[in-house]
Amino acid sequence: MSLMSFGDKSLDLSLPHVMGILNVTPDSFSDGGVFHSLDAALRQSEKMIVEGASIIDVGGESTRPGAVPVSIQQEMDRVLPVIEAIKKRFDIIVSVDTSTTQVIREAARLGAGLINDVRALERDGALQAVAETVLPVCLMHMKGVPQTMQQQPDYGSVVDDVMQYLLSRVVECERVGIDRSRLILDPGIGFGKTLSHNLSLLNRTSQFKEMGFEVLIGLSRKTMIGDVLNLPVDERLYGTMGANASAYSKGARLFRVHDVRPHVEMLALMSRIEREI
Ligand code: 9MG
Repeated sequence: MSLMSFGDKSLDLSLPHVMGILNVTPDSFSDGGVFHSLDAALRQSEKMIVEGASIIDVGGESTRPGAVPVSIQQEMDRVLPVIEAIKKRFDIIVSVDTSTTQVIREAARLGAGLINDVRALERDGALQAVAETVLPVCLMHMKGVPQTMQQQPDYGSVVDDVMQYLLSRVVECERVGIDRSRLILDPGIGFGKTLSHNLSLLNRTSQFKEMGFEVLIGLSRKTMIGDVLNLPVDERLYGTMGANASAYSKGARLFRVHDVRPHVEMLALMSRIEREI
């Protein structure tokens, strides 16, 4: 057992867990913003819970390449009612996909169990806002900003550079009192990376795990899957599952996905086989 506390619930991270994506943006890249209403968001949450999701990740600011930033008020208006409604209606861990201090504070107050920050708490006040909670946080690596991050990203060694960056964020977290037991690391597939960078990071997933942290992988339907298979976004499920299966076998235990049931079933088999001696 490897228990991590997510607010009012805990997860055994010796087992794999699926985090279902709930984008409440009008422009999300692969679901077209169809959950941009409270009712639709609740229906989609229920579907993902029934299918076996352990966490629902609610995000109101699109981070797809080229995405336009939203105001703090817009982000609050999008995500907070959804978090509140999910927590009222369902017994599930809600993660908030945000980099914004005010959203972190309010989401924690409404019962969110995880802060998922693609900017690894770099925004002003974010470290302090998380330090004031007891919640875990996912620190993701991103090179550049969403508007321009895919314009010729360059690294010395992508794996070393991403590891160094994440370690530097771990140090910052500890400096403000966020214990390392609350930290989850994420190499940030697709965030300022070429196909080759993404493949190298996935190939070396075990190195992130060996740093002593739980690892979250988010690659669902992303461009890297389309690049390898030459398939459009709505035909990337099998490729997504293959890449996540590889990440599981290299130590990742949290998987941020659109398609919950196929991943829950695939990971149940992988984990069962791994545990049978
Ligand atoms: C919000 N979001 C989009 N992609 C992501 C990824 O790969 N990891 C995490 N943690 N969050 C993501």
